[in-house]
Amino acid sequence: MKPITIPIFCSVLTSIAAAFECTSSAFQAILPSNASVAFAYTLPANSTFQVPAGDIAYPTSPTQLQALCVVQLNVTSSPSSAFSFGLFLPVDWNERFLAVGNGGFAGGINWLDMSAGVGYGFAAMSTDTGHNSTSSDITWALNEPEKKIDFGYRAMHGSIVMAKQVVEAYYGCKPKYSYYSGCSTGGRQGLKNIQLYPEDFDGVLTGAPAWWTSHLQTWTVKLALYNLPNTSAHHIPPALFPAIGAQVLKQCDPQDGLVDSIISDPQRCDFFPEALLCGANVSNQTAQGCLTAAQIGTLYHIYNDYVETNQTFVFPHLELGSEAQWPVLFGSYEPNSLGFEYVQYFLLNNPDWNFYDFNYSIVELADKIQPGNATANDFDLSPFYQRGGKLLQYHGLADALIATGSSIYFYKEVLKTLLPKGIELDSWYRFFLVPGMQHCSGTPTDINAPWYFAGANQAGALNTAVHSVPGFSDAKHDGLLALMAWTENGTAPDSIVATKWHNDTLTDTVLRQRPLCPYPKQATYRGHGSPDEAGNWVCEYLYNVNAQYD
Ligand SMILES: *[C@@H]1O[C@H](CO)[C@@H](O)[C@H](O)[C@H]1NC(C)=O
Ligand SMILES: *[C@@H]1O[C@H](CO)[C@@H](O)[C@H](O)[C@H]1NC(C)=O
Ligand SMILES: *[C@@H]1O[C@H](CO)[C@@H](O)[C@H](O)[C@H]1NC(C)=O
Ligand SMILES: *[C@@H]1O[C@H](CO)[C@@H](O)[C@H](O)[C@H]1NC(C)=O
Ligand SMILES: *[C@@H]1O[C@H](CO)[C@@H](O)[C@H](O)[C@H]1NC(C)=O
Ligand SMILES: *[C@@H]1O[C@H](CO)[C@@H](O)[C@H](O)[C@H]1NC(C)=O
Ligand SMILES: *[C@@H]1O[C@H](CO)[C@@H](O)[C@H](O)[C@H]1NC(C)=O
Ligand SMILES: *[C@@H]1O[C@H](CO)[C@@H](O)[C@H](O)[C@H]1NC(C)=O
Ligand SMILES: *[C@@H]1O[C@H](CO)[C@@H](O)[C@H](O)[C@H]1NC(C)=O
Ligand SMILES: *[C@@H]1O[C@H](CO)[C@@H](O)[C@H](O)[C@H]1NC(C)=O
Ligand SMILES: *[C@@H]1O[C@H](CO)[C@@H](O)[C@H](O)[C@H]1NC(C)=O
Ligand SMILES: *[C@@H]1O[C@H](CO)[C@@H](O)[C@H](O)[C@H]1NC(C)=O
Ligand SMILES: [Ca+2]
Repeated sequence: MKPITIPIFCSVLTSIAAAFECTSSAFQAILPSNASVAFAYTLPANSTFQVPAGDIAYPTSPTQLQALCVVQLNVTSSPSSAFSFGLFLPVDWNERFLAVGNGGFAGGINWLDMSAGVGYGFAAMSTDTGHNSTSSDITWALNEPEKKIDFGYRAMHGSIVMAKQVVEAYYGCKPKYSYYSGCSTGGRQGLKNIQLYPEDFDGVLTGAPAWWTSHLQTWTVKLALYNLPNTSAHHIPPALFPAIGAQVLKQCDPQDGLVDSIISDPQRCDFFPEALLCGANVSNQTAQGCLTAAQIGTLYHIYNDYVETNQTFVFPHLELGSEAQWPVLFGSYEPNSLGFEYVQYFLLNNPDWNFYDFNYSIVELADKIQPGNATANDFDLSPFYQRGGKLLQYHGLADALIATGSSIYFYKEVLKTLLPKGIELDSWYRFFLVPGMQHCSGTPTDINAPWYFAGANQAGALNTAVHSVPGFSDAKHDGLLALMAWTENGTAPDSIVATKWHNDTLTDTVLRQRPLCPYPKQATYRGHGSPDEAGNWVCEYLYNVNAQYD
């Protein structure tokens, strides 16, 4: 039996607000014994929040903040672990709570994403997930099972629960709505939280979720091994990646129906990699931008799903069009540390493990142990649906850090789990693919795809002062505002218009805008008018989708 609670909203209790002082002692007085105040102070309007020197994961200081109270709390989570979280409590509060996520295996408070949230007026929270490291460093996890659990889910949920209590004490009333926005690991954190604690949020915005920890991290090793060792005939030096990307663009850009430098439908592109084959007279392969037959074989591995014996599906392939970001994931020496350090420090607790010893048994072991219970693979999201939650997911089609197909797979698994139970997804869970967008933000300069819609990490990718979509701060262009309109007013997002500025840093003049569509619909050019204007596109089903789904 759940206790019956009657929430007290600010609208009936405004006089109590502002009674709470933004000081360490005031916060300390309301905290349980497992929490302590690291610091608390006010910042006047238009200030810079100076990120503490020790915060190596998120060192960038947000600027031009609205007037607010900033507080950092430390919380004990077990006899051998603790986490911290930061809160921005704006004077001009929108009566809502927002939690933001992390990236990679970062241990640090994401002050920059908090600042994008506080720009709307949210009381904004981020947790350090219980350790201190940059996003690519997993050495902290060695023989630290409690820290792994904090990273997996405990620090996020513990921070949400305590932050909401602090918000209520500070303003004198509960937040009317609670939201979440995170990308990559932040996407995983959002999904994991929905799965374990469906009551925490009314609406969740989840980007490029790193949800399948046990397979994603191990695939990161597998993928790099396709291209190693660098002395082998099948090795493709990264200097040749641009030539591959150019050939993919040449073939796949027109196949979506419009030559616009954007590959809108890589999954339907019939790519012919042999077009890259070198002829007999190779004087300088890099300059000629061609591949040997053995190297073409490596391309087949990269562009095909990781499948084990008996067609066991392990992880989806990288998309055609993701080549510009390949060097972040693999290259000429070793896998990305997010792969091999996961095996060394998170899974095996053995720093001496050699990534050349990788085989499928590592994936099976990861599935069995699930260190930290980080993997967010409970596809039965019905408790979140039943409490009235809204879930908005997106993934860039040019993402080479987390294969786009893992989001498609997740969506389909949820569909397969819930439709047979009589729960359709369209009324509460929508998923948007973002043509030309790389991991969470950005687009290659020769692609210039519209990628900005105020998703997690995106504001910080422009500059340190921005929030929402400059010039287009509405639910049609801003993913978080779209989620709010859906959650609070029932206005479902039939599309989200993404923006590309001439100069993203300045957000001055728009180069292109184009709608993103709820999967499996796709944006289709109407055939007249500028393709750079969103109004000349419609969201349509291009596949045969059965009537029930439609
Ligand atoms: C809070 O945690 C941070 C990060 O671990 C640490 O630097 C700081 O000393 C702690 N402060 C208190 C008051 O415990
Ligand atoms: C806010 O600060 C910036 C510099 O950080 C300054 O350019 C701007 O004029 C200030 N705005 C207001 C309203 O004071
Ligand atoms: C995090 O670790 C770095 C060393 O890697 C250290 O310089 C920094 O002070 C630490 N930060 C905190 C908050 O403990
Ligand atoms: C901290 O203590 C409170 C009160 O005893 C408890 O409800 C909460 O679960 C604890 N938080 C953590 C992260 O252990
Ligand atoms: C091979 O290519 C080089 C430079 O591209 C050229 O100078 C040479 O004549 C070519 N040889 C043959 C046999 O085609
Ligand atoms: C091959 O071509 C690349 C790219 O044009 C150039 O950087 C490199 O110096 C060339 N190598 C040789 C051996 O000519
Ligand atoms: C593959 O499938 C066959 C037939 O079902 C089964 O006998 C065999 O054990 C399977 N192999 C693996 C590695 O799962
Ligand atoms: C090739 O790999 C070896 C290690 O196997 C490394 O020492 C070397 O730097 C690599 N070469 C390049 C060009 O990355
Ligand atoms: C996988 O690697 C482990 C450890 O190196 C080894 O013991 C095992 O035999 C390998 N399994 C296969 C199927 O190659
Ligand atoms: C991890 O998840 C499993 C399965 O849901 C559960 O049995 C186990 O208690 C969890 N472990 C932790 C540390 O939360
Ligand atoms: C809900 O609709 C009202 C009336 O149109 C509007 O004022 C409000 O901003 C909307 N709320 C959200 C979160 O979109
Ligand atoms: C965008 O504008 C900034 C500030 O003027 C400048 O530093 C940067 O080089 C510009 N970027 C591009 C791609 O033009
Ligand atoms: Ca195209």
